[in-house]
Amino acid sequence: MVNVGVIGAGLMGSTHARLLATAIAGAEVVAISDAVHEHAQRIADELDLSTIHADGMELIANPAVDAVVIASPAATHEPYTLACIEVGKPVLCEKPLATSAAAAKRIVEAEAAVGHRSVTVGFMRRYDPGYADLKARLDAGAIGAPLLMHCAHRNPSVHPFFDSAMIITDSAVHEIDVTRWLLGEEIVRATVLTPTPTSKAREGLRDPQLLLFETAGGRLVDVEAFVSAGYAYDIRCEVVGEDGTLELLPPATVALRTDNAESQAIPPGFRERFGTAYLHELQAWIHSIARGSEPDGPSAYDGFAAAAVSEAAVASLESGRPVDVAL
Ligand code: ISE
Repeated sequence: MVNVGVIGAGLMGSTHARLLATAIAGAEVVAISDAVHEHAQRIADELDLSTIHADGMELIANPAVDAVVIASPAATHEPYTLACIEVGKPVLCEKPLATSAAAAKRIVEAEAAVGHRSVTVGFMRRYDPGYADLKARLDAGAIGAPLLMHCAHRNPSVHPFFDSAMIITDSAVHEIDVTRWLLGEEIVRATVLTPTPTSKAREGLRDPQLLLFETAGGRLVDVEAFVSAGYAYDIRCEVVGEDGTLELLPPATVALRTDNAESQAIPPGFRERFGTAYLHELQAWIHSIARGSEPDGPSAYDGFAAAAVSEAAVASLESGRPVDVAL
């Protein structure tokens, strides 16, 4: 049994804690922490946990904790991940790995100094059955060489604290990882343009945004990132290759036909859309720990590369010009 401590009892921390406690084989949640005690208490009550730590560092040091999930605010990811590396505990850190490329690089270096992988970054889309199928077919040559990729990342709404840069660092960072993973190439340049914002966004929020990524092999990727889309949580991805295209389909299982029309549900939020991906992500992570093997999910380097591309894209959002990625 792998005894897991979860840092952060917000939306993602509580989702991970519930899945680990109820649906993941070989895992047990033994401790939780949150800066807001009531949040930690609520999950502890729900999952019948006896240990609540006021501070994430205490949870990491707790000898009963074998492995750590970090789902606290992004600014805390670097210190908590470094602390896990220092005490030798495997860690699954939610994205972003850190709030700057320099901070993510410190994590890559600390892990390298130990000499083996212990950090996994929560880019869960790699575990989504749709994305996994798309990647397998792309790698098998189903559409020949990829040329272009079109993506859309639409959220119905976001918290009022979301700012224009977060549309890149918190939302489109998933497409940054998916691009590197699917195409197997680094992103070398980012350009971000914004139209007249939707009247439905909070005052000052530059929403939607159009991101253009150029890869090392000369492929182009466009991403519409739109976090006040209202109607649903809609994630799209189409790769255009020399012999055809591969497109992610919405994961609906039922079509409704009535009143001369057909409709299929689109998930309301990311927890519903990527519910299966979170399960597979956690199960793969727990399996690797139980086997004593190195994790093979998204690495600290993937977290660093995503942070470097995010930084270039945020600089482009400010200047309106293409910005080279500094890897
Ligand atoms: C959130 O943090 C996520 O990771 C979701 O996948 C993304 O769609 C959303 O925009 C982010 O805020």
